Amino acid sequence: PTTIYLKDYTPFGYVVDSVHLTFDLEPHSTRVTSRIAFAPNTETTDRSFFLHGEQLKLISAKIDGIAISPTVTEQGLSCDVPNAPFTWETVVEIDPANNTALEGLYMSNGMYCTQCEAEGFRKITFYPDRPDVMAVFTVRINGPHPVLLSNGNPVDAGPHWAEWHDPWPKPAYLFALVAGELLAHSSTFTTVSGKHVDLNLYVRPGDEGKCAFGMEALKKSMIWDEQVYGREYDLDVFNIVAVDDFNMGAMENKGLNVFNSSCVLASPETSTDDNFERIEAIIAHEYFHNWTGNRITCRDWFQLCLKEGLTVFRDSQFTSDLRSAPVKRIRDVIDLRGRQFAEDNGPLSHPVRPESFQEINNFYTATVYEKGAEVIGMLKRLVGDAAYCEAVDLYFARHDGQACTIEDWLKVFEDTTGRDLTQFKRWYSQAGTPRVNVTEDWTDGTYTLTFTQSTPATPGQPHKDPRVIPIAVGLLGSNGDEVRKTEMLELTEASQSFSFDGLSSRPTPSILREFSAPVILERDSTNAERAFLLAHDTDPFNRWEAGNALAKDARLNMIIKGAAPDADYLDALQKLVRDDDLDPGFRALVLQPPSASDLAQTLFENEHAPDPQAIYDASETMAQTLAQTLADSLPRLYAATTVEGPYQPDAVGASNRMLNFRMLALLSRLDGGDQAAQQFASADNMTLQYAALVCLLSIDKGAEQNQAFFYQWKDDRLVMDKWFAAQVAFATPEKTAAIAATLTQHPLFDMKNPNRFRAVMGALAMNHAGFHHISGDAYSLLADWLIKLDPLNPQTTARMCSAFQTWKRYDADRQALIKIQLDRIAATPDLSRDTTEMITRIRE
Ligand code: HT7
Ligand code: ZN
Repeated sequence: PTTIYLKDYTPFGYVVDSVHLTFDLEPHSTRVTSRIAFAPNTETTDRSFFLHGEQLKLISAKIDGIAISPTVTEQGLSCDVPNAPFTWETVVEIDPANNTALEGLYMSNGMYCTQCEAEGFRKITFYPDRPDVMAVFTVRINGPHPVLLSNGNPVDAGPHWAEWHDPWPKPAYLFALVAGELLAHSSTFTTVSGKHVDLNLYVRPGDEGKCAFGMEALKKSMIWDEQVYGREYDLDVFNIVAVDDFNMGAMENKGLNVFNSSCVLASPETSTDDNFERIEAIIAHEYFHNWTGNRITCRDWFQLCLKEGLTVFRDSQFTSDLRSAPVKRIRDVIDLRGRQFAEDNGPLSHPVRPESFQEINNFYTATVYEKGAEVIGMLKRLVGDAAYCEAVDLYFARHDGQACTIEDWLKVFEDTTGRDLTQFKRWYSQAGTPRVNVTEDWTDGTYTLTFTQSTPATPGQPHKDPRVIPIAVGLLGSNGDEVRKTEMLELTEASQSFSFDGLSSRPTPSILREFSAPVILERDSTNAERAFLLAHDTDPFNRWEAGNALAKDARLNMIIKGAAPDADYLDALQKLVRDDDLDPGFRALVLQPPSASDLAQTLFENEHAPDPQAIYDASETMAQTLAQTLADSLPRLYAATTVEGPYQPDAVGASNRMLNFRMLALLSRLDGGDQAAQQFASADNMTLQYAALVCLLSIDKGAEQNQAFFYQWKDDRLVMDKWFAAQVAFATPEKTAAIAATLTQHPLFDMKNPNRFRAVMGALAMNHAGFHHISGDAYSLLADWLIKLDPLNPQTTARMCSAFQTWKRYDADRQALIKIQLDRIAATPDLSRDTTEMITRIRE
């Protein structure tokens, strides 16, 4: 496979003035006619003419109306063209009904839809399929379907055709087409300058009752982007379509967002609080891309974090503003540590802006997205809120309509603040999670913190230079009062000290408040100090962090030393949980046990090969002891957090239900699941019903409820995904692989549907002790299914290979078992480029 390098970027030799596309839709033989106005690009002298094109049957090609015979390969087409503006015309034929890869034009439940990011447009017609070629598109769709959609504004339509025009120049990856028997849930929005916009959410018949929440989320996003970023919508219509077969969450095509139905459809009966929050965030994310991604796009795919990191950052701000900011931050950090830190500290580690790739689809990663967002957060912390706004305004003003780079992004900050961001830029080029070690000194009323930073070697990057790390620090006095408010320290050297004078007694530091940088903080701390911070820290993130450190420490001592559950930790938790002045959602997060994978990573970093079964046993013992410790409070707190009245997916209700769920999980360990069974029977919403089922499955009960759940929901695809996933995710370690294997034989298991495949195989990989069971059954089961899926859907297969990325953490026996599966996948004939690249990197 060919490797592509950032350093080799060159502009395309031609600009595209306009694109006219006509689609004659047929399931197995759709004809695509293109008329493209090319002109030589004056910014380059390279005049070679190559158009991408894959899996296309070329019917005819013309230049300025004259038939030609270009050279066609598996990758595309080349030919001689005039050294002057010319019109290019082709007719090609494609087979959407047999497109199981879900890239390009494909069919899902009888409806046509497209997915062109990153390089899917080349499966629709011959085109310079690269993000720096931006053009104005006009599209005509001929087909018998009542709904025929494309980007931009509707121009005209007849009984079996529709024409669309998108006035905003865009790269081909933002092209979209949808056709089918769909129903619209419609509304309108008036922009800040008084422009009227029609809003439509298109769904399959039967799903119309699940649209209202998504529509409201869209309107909230539109208002928020006007108010916070001054960004107004720029077309007459904004359409969203829900599709069942989709490789990722959603896609920000200009004026026609296409969504995985799981990321847009919601109702109280079928969706949990977490689903509602996620849907709201994804709708916002795709909408925000209209400016950060569409109006200003990426010059090449190495710049992916330019749009994704910034847009994730923006959607996090949105959720923080609409819901609880501390809860959002804590959840984001849990997610970052769980997914991005695992990636950054293993064989798939790569910079936020990678410098090479074989298959770009493999770089839609937690590093590009979530670490990319963290980098923006750090930039904002370093320059301050006002300067951040000024720089971003300049970015929009200077680069509207352009395909940009990270250099362009950083330059607006340099120009508005006068700062030199050369060192900061290392966050984009250096892979790996920095370790920041802290020591302290207290001499003559001066308190000094000394920070030392280092980043372990990552693939291809043996040496790392110091980065700029913003470290938010506050100091607490012995009574818990804040004696120094939060100060942003800028660590720029490998080792650097910061002093605080005028203190009457030695303070307790609260370091890396709000998780001000994506680093691993190493500091010798005592459990007494952690308990003190858990009780008093004024920074909610660090308050939770102190509890999390206690929670991890207690479990690690059980695993490594065979210790009993720590009494001080249990005592601190008890106090916190009973404190009704605290947000229930926050208390729920303090009670949330550290993930098994997080414990495994910490054990590995401390030179202990993690034993997944021992981690599981310790977590079970701790949960049982915690339930006994809190026994007196559980019924009261369970009752107090039971939300009365009809279900509303609001933040306050969701926060109460988070704690309610924790209480039920603990109660189930004391009453054998009686309360959970009652809740299951009486629940009138999915949050409560699913919570009850999870509590029962987690204590190896609930067979009856599991069956009832199936019969109640077997006709609802999205709820069935939950049913498949829950049985695997919450199975006991020895049963996990067998349950997953049985479910793959279920009549409703459909490997071609990525949601269903992920429900089973994703849950298998997430069940830490089950996946790593020493039998190796789960490893071989996952490998079997990856091998089966690869020829049908390489993108989803390749993504799921990352389940094996942490294999070197484990003992020799498990490593050997996993290696057998990696070798087996690698040896599969005709393995896709996507999966080959992932397995090769993981094996190295
Ligand atoms: N920009 C999109 C990323 C994407 C994608 C979406 C769906 C299917 C395949 C895809 N490949 C890349 C989604 C986003 O980040 O907003
Ligand atoms: Zn995105």
